[in-house]
Amino acid sequence: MKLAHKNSLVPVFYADTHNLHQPLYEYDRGLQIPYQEIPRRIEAAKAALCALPFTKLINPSRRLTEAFCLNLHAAALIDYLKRSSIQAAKLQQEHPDQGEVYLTPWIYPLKPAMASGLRNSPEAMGCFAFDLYAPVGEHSWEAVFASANLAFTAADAVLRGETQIAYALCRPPGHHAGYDYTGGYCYLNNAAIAAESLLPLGAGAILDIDYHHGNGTQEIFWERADVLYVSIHADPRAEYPFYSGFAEERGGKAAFDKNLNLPLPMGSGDTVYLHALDKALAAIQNMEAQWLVLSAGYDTCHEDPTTTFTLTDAVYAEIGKRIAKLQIPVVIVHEGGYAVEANGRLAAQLLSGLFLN
Ligand code: SP5
Ligand code: ZN
Repeated sequence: MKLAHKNSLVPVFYADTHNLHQPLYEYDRGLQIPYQEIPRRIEAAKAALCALPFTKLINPSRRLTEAFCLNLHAAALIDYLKRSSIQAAKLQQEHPDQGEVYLTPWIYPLKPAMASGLRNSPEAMGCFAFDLYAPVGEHSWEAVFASANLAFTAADAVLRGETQIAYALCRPPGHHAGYDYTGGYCYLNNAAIAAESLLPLGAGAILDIDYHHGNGTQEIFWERADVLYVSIHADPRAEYPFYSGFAEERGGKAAFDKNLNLPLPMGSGDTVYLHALDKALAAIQNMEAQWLVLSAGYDTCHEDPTTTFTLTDAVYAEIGKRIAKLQIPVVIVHEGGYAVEANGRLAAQLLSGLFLN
C-alpha cells in the first residue's frame, strides 16, 4: 500500500456477539459430527491480528440497517431469520432440558407447487435454507446481523477515507448466502454488503479465495456490471456446493464477463493456486476496479480438516503481496477456515503481506 498508510493502523472490526451463535452438530453423510464453524475460529483470528504491530481493534456500534440489506437480500429472508430465532427461543423455553435448540429444515420443496404452501407455514425453513448447515438458534439473528455490520462498518471506514485496508472478523461467514436463501454456515452475505457500500467509489471487484465457490455472492451480482465477482475454488464437479462455480458461468446478459470462476482440481497446491491468482488479479486490473472486497477463507490450507487443497503458509502472505500491487483499497471479509488456529496464523500472514508491501 501507499507509504502514507504505514503511519496509520489497520482497523480490525470485531463483535463478541458471534459467541451467541453456537450450533453443536452437523451431519456428514448421516454421521453426526461437531459443528465445524465454531467461535474459536474467529477468536483465534482476533488474537493473531491484534498481535500485529500495525493493527487496532474496533468494536463498532450498529450502523447497518435492514433497509440497506434489502439492496442484496429479499425481505422474506430477513423475516425468516428473525421469525426462526424467535421460534427457537420459544422452543428453548418449553424444553429447558434439551440443551441448545437450533432449528433445521425438515421438509424441502423440490417443486414449485410444494413451495407455495410451505412458504407461509410455520415449517418454512426448507424454503430458505438450501442445505442443513445453517441452523437457527435464539440468538442467531443477532449474531448474523452483527457479523454483517462488521463488513458494513469496515467498508464504511474505507469509504470515508479513514483507511485503505480494513479487516472484518465476520462470523458467521457469508458467501454461500444468496438473495433469498441461507446455507453452508452462511445467513447474510457479508462480502456483498461490503461491496454494495463501496459503490460510491465506483465499480469494483470481489475476490473470493475461500476453498468453496461463493454461490451466494455470484448470484447476488449475476446481473450487475458494476461489481466483478472472481472466485478461485475447488472443482464443483467434485466439491460443495456442486451446483455452481463452473468456468462456464460468466455472468448474466447485463453483466457478461463480470463473473469469473477459476475452479481448480481437488488436492491443488501452491503453484497451481498462485497461477490462478494471477489470472484473477489480471481480470480485476482490466476492469479498473476502484476497490476490492476480499472474501478470505482459509479452508484452502494444507491442514484444513474438511477440504483437499494443500496450500502452505507462505502462500497467504504472497496473496496479500500480489493484491497490494493493485494499489486500490481493500476490505477483507473473513469467510471459512476450519483448522482453528490456522485462521489466526494465516489471517496475520495475509494482512502482513498486504500491508507491508
Ligand atoms: C463458508 C464455508 O466455508 N462453508 C463451507 C460449507 C461446506 N461445509 C459442508 C460440507 C460438509 C460435507 N462433508 C463431506 C466431507 C467429505 N469428506
Ligand atoms: Zn469454504
